[in-house]
Amino acid sequence: YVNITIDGQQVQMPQGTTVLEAARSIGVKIPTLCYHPEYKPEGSCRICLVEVVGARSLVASCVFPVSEGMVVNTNTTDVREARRAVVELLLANHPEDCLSCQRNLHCELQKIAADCGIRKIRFEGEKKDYPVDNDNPALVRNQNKCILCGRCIRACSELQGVNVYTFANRGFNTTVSPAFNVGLHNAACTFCGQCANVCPTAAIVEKDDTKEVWEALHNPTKHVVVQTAPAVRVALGEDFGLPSGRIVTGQMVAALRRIGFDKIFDTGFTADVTIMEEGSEFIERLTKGGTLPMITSCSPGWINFVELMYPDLLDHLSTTKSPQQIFGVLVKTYYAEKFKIDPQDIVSVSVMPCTAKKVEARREEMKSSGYQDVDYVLTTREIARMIKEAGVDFGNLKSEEFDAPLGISTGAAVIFGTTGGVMEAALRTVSEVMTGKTLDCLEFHNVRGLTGMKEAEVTIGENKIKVAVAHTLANARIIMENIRKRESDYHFIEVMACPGGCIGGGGQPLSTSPDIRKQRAEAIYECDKSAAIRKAHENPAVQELYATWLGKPLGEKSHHLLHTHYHA
Ligand code: HC1
Repeated sequence: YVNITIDGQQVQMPQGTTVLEAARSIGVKIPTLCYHPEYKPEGSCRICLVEVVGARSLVASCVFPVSEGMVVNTNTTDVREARRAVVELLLANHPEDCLSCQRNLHCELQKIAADCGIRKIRFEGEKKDYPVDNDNPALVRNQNKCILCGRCIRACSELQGVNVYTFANRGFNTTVSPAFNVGLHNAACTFCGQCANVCPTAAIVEKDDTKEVWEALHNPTKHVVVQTAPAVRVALGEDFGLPSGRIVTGQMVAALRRIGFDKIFDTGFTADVTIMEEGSEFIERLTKGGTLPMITSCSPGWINFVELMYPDLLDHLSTTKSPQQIFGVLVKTYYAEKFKIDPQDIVSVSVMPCTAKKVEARREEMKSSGYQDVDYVLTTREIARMIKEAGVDFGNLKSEEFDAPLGISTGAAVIFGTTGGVMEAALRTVSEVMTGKTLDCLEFHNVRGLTGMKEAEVTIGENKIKVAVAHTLANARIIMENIRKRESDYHFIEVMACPGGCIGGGGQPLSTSPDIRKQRAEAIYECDKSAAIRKAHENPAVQELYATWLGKPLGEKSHHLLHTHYHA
C-alpha cells in the first residue's frame, strides 16, 4: 500500500492503483471520456487531467499510478481550465445538434460539457463531413460525432475478440472505422452492439425503427402485436429512473397497451417452444449419433460470429430458430388461424435487448409464415423512448398481465435472459423427458453466475452429460478453437454473444457495468423463482400448441416452420 493525499484527503491505496481509481474510492469525481472501467485505460482524451505536485505538467489520472507520498489536486484553476479547453476543442468540431440527437440526455460529452460549466466555445473548428454508415439493419455509425476515445475499438477487441474497428489516418483526419473504411455490413461485424453500448456520444447508435412502428400503431387496418424478450423486463425501468434490476414486467405490459399495441405477448412463450425443439434435437443427436457438441442458436450475434469465423463448424449449431423468430412464425400462422386474422394485416413487433435481433429478423430464411415473420425489432432503449413520447407515466403504472395464449410462459423461459439460462432451461426438460422422472431440484447452480466460462457434468439416467456455458464472443472463440482442434469433449454448449447474456445486450439502457448486469441477472432468477410453472414442457399454452396444431417436436410442421439453416 502507498499513502497519498488527494485534495487534502489522506488515502491508502494498493500499489498499481491509478490516481483516478484512488480519487473515485474517496468520492472525488474526475470526469472521463476515453476511460471505461471494463477496458484497458489509454489516457488519450485528456479530460481526466489532474495536478500531481512535483510533476512537470498536468497528468492523465486514468493512467497515472499512485506512489508513496504523492499529493494530488483535482480542483485547481489550472486543472479546471485545462479540462475546459479539452472539452471546448472536442466541441469545436462536433456537430451542434444536441437537441435532435438520438443520444440527447444520454450523451457523456454533453454531460461533461454541462459539468465543466461550458457556456461558450472559444475555438472555431473545422467540422467533419463523413458519410453516415447505415447500410445495415442494426447500427448507425456517424463518424462526425466520433471523439476518437477508442472505447468501441476496445469493446470489439477486448470483450468480443472480433476486432472490427481500428484507428485510421492521422491528425485531424483520424477516424475510427473498419479496415479499408468499409461499412459495417461489409466488415466482419456480428452486430452485437457492444460498441454502441460504450460509445459516449452518438457516433454509434442502434438503428431507430420507432417511426415505422408508430405508423403501424396508427394504421387502423393493422393488427399490431408485440413480443417482449425476457431481459427487457429487468432493465427497462432504468430508463425511467428506477434502480437496475427492478422487475417491471407488469408496468411494461401496461405501457405497451397504453401506446396502442393490440396484443402484448411474451417471447418467453416461444422460449418454451425453443426448449421443446432444441431439447428434442439434443436428445436425438445424443442417442442417434448426430454432431456433438450441439451449441445453442438463439443469440444472433453469436450466429453471425460462427458464420463469419467458423463456417466449418456450422453443423454444431442447433437448427432450432431463436424464440424471437419462432414467435414471428407462430403469430402469422397459428395465432392468425386461431383468431381468424388475415396474416397480411398483422404487424409483428418485437422488443429486444439486442441490436443483432434486427439483423436476424431480416435474414432471407425468416419468412416461413409466407410473410416476413418479424416485421420490426425495437431495442429496450427504443421502446423506452416510445413510452416517453406517448406521455405514459411509467413509474405510476399499475401492473397488467400479458395476453393469452402467446403471453403464457414459464420460469424456464425467463432465465433465457441471462448467461446459463438456456442451458438450465434445457436441462430441466431434457432430464425429465429422458428419464420420465420429476426433478427434485430444478436449479442447476453450476451453470449460473457471471464467470466467462462455466462447465458442469450432469447425470441424466445412464448418461453423463458434459455441458459448457460461455458468454462474450472472446470466450466463445476459445470454445470454438477447441472444437476445431477436436479437443472438446462437451455434449452441449450454450453461447450468448453479450456479457452476462441478453441482460447485457447491445440494446439495453445505458450504461451497463458488471454491477448492473449482476443486479439484472439476480432479477431474472427472481422472476423464475416466483413463476407458477418453471419447466418449458409444463407450459399449458405450449402443450396446447403441440396438441392442436404442431404435432410433435421435430415433426413435419416444426421442421418447416421452427428450424433453420446457416450459411458461410
Ligand atoms: Fe434474448 Fe432470446 S434470451 S436471445 O437474449 O433466446 O435478445 O432477453 O429474447 O429470441 O427468449 C435477446 C433476451 C431473447 C430470443 C428468448
